[in-house]
Amino acid sequence: MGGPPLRPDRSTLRLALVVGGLVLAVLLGFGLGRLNPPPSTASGAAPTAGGHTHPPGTGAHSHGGAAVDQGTAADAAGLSVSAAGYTLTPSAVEFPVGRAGELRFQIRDQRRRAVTRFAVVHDKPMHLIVVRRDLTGYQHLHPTMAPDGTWSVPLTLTEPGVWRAYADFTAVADDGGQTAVTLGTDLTAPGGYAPRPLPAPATTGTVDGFTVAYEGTPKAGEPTPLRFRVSAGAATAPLERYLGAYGHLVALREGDLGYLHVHPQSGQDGDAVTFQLTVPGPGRYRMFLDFQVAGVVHTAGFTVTVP
Ligand SMILES: [Cu+2]
Repeated sequence: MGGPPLRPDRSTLRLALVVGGLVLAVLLGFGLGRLNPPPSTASGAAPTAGGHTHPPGTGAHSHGGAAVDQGTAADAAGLSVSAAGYTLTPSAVEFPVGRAGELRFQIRDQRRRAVTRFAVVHDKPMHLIVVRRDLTGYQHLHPTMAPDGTWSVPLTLTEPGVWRAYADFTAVADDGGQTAVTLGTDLTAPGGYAPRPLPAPATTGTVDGFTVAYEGTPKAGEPTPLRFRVSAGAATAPLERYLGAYGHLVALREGDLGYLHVHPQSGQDGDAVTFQLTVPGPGRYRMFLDFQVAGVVHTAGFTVTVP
């Protein structure tokens, strides 16, 4: 028997090994890539621990000393149930109109675990804003958390329609890293929805017998100081500290209900309270100022048009 033994020749074997190795490398690379997504570094942006990017000059900033990863300050937030690896999961979103109910939700991380560690920002670990989609019925609530990470808060949707709920929080990861996120979800109050038009733009408003006026003209794309003053009759109303400042401002964009970044200026500014507002682009916005006088919180609303 003179024939050679039946076995692949060396070059076929080498080719098989090379192809097999390539396939393995691609599979491994794909798997690792999914576990550890490479940071995007488009347009010179600096990668951050949270896996998203900040344009130069708008990097992560701090609340109370710890580094906090935040979205670009010029972007609106609250447009998604998931962002920066966190997901808002309400247990129910339908509420009978005008009936006292309870909103319950969790914040889940990338591994679908309920988050239980939150940083206290503006005196609270969780701020919940609820407003109907026509920007009426504004509520600013502070849910409480059960040990398993389930947040709950009494909630009444006062009129029929679709409402938007924003969970504004700073999550603390296992490694101690902090991520400031605002997630949003729709809630529904079934019934006939009769949307109301936005009130006309004004820099003065009245609420509960107080007159609230502000100075400052928001411009698209740059932080603008807005200075609010509250008066009762002829006298200035003495503002009290509320949520760690002399007032709390939320601004929402008409059209998509984007939630804007607002930062209170620390300290009291005479009898006024000042915020830095960054408006992402032209449009109409509704601002809500919560302020406290004599132990009671009041909310003034303002429509502002940004050209
Ligand atoms: Cu709050």
